Amino acid sequence: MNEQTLGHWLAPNPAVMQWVEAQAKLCAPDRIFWCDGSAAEKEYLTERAVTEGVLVRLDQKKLPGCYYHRSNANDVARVEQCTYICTETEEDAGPTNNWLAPKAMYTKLRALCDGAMRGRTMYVVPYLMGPLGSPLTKVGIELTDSIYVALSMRIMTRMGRVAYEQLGDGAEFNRGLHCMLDINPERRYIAHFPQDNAIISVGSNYGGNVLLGKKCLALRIGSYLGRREGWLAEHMLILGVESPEGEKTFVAAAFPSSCGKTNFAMIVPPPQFKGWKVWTVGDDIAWMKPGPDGRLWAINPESGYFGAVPGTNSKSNPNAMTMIQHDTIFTNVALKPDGTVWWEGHDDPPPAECLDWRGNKWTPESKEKAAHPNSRFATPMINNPMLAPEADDPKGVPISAIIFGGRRADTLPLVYQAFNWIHGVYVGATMGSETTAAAVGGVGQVRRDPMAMLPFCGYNMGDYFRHWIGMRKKIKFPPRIYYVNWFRKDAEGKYLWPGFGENMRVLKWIVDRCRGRADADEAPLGWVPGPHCFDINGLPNFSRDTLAKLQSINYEDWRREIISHDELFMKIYSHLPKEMIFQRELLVSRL
Ligand code: OXD
Ligand code: MN
Repeated sequence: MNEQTLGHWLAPNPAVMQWVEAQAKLCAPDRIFWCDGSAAEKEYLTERAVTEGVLVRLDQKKLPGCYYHRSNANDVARVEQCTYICTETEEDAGPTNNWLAPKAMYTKLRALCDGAMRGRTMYVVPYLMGPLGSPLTKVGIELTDSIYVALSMRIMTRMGRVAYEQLGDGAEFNRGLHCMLDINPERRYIAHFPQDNAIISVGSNYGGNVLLGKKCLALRIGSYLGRREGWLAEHMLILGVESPEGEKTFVAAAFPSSCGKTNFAMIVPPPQFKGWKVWTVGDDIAWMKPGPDGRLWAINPESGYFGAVPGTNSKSNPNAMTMIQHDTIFTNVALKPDGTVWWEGHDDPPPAECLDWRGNKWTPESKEKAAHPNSRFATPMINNPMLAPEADDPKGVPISAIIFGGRRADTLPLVYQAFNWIHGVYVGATMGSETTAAAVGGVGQVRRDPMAMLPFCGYNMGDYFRHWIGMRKKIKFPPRIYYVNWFRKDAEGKYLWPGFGENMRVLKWIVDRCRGRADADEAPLGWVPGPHCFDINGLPNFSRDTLAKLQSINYEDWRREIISHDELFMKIYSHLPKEMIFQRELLVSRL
């Protein structure tokens, strides 16, 4: 196979042709490569990426189909300061987003893209977000001058001819343009034009900024379209819990970036949960729409996992460890001399010597980390041994519970259930979490991150809350809403809850509540597990006292917490639904 036979496949759709031609005229690439998603194309592009030095082939006996990529050191995470929502008015984008008028942003970015692909190849990457034939599925086309992006999009989306199949003669597809430029943070923009269903991303090659189907289309543009069309685009994993009797309950959960969504989506129940299984539908994004049966149905629009690597091991995520043994692209982990990879928190001890994520020699004595804290794997979902058979079902799965959760060392208990939908919206809206390495900036500071969507909501956050409240009328059998916090610490700074597989105990209580077979007590924050409904048997060094500490409410902490909620509410006050203010009053009076 060579480029002659591969690069000649043309998309027949006139709207596609016209748009690609216009962008090619602007960016002036030397070549246009029309991706078709075939296996031969993957082989060809991979070979080419290796020749160009973009990918390093890992040991193909130990890690078949695995490759290694090192990013520019200034380009390792999402950059929220460079991310814009270019709605017609600033108010439509709201005070939690950066905004520039569409015309001004188009002018600025077209100037940057002018001739930007000279001497380079433009890859035309057609893709689907969602299974073929689902009413929720959206078509996107990304034009990129990054071969790494073309290969990663093939993992993360249903990429290739299948997208043209869904599109047919239509002109409704997301128009995404990505130019790496010189990977300069000064000229880095991730700009969304929701009214035009368009995205332009320049100056970066980091997944979250440039795999345009993911955060840009599936969340920012998706949330905007969801409000217009009556559905929800959320930063949520989706999993299915199967009981020993074969009853399946599907749950969606929103945690901020790098707070354990991938681990929770792939949780392996501990031995005492004999016969219980957990299936993964998705680990990052859920699109949810009311179905004709009155339930809320969800799909995972992605077809792969772009997970944070550090801390992944056979205790935290055994399924992930299995799935990344083949056909995976690793970015910014450490490269061992034997052609395998390592990271902090790996099962294996640190290698005596390796190359760190910057390509420098690293030994256990080195002060720097070997893998970047936001190093990533990109793996197709079919690699996951516990992939739910429903993950490819165009209907999606019916959601019985929605869980919100953050990384909080104090204040927030292990688990509680909201009293009803509107209270649940308030619980999600007031969520806070410590910042992580997934975005550039300080790590470990608590910030409000409503529904884990602060960096991903494509319109005014107050209107987003209103949309959530309004959805209640469209869902006859709404999911129950819960809050969890795996990260509470004691006075010595030690985690009170063992986490990982043991989170199954919390999940089981949640499922049992949805199925009407677990007791709960009424508490100021919501319903909490009744004394005999939460199984702690077999947990080492864990007593009912520890559980009481995990569930305790400190009134001084909650006074501060509510003041911090108020700061967000004041910021978006002009669009804040009054229900949020009523819920605040109710909470204060219960406390
Ligand atoms: C992600 C993120 O990569 O949330 O999923 O940053
Ligand atoms: Mn995410």
